[in-house]
Amino acid sequence: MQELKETLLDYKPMTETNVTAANILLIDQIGAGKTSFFNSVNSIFRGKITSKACSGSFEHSVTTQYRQYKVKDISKGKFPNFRLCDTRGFEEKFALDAQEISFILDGNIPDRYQFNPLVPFTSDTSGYIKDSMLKDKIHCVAFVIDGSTVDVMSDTILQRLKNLHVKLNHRGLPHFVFLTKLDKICPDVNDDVKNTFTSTAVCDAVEKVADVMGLPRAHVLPVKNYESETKLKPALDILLMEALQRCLDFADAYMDEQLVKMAAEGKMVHTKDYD
Ligand SMILES: Nc1nc2c(ncn2[C@@H]2O[C@H](COP(=O)(O)OP(=O)(O)OP(=O)(O)O)[C@@H](O)[C@H]2O)c(=O)[nH]1
Ligand SMILES: [Mg+2]
Repeated sequence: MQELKETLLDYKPMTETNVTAANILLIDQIGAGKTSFFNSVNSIFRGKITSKACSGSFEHSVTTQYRQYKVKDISKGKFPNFRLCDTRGFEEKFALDAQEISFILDGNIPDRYQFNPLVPFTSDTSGYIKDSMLKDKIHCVAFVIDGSTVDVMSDTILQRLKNLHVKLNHRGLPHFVFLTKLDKICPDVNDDVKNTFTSTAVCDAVEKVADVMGLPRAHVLPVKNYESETKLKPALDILLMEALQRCLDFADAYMDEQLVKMAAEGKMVHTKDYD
């Protein structure tokens, strides 16, 4: 656990990219645990359970703003070089529209933008970031999926997930699934998170999601967010940090690829051009 924490604390995107922090987008179903994931990671680095951002259950998304969160490590007083970007959850009748998601991926939407289900974000919306750079863009996407709903996902949600998957593939943008609430589908995991990798129920859920999303199983990462716990638990921290580390590894590869692409397009005359 300590090793993982140190690795995350030492993480730094390659200097040539001029990106100071990797941006990981948390997206997907309402109530799946996107905000809780941020709160959980923040708790690990704070050294105690905290819930800086509002999470909970409600008929509509609890999160209504786009937030780019940094976490603060209390022991060293520094901010690790990644940002967790939290979004409004998809609902049956309302989801961020395709254009809005593209704007997020391209870094055009500002931190704290208030989503409005009736009026989607456009390039005319106040705060629109016009000349976004690599540092503003999303470098890895995590679909946060509630493991206890895998068997009952509606066709609308499934179709939305598939469309998004295709969109991200087109962009060459790495994406993972964070499978949450596994404590709800397996009593052994509920007793002890260490049982995650020996649980048949978890294995089945991972396979189902991988199949539905058309992702390799290694891209479906089981996590357990802090929700009922009052103290930090190493086994839980490990799952959360492993998931984060995987995203950062792939974010690095994506940034590297973008550099090659920009060089090929002749956009790298001065490095400042893309900062
Ligand atoms: N049992 C269990 N509950 C969880 C887990 N992760 C989140 N929760 C609970 O699920 C509820 C929703 O969590 P949020 O983090 O608010 O979910 P969200 O995806 O941000 O939801 P919206 O912002 O509404 O889209 C909260 O009551 C959490 O405590 C988990 O791993 N296990
Ligand atoms: Mg939320």
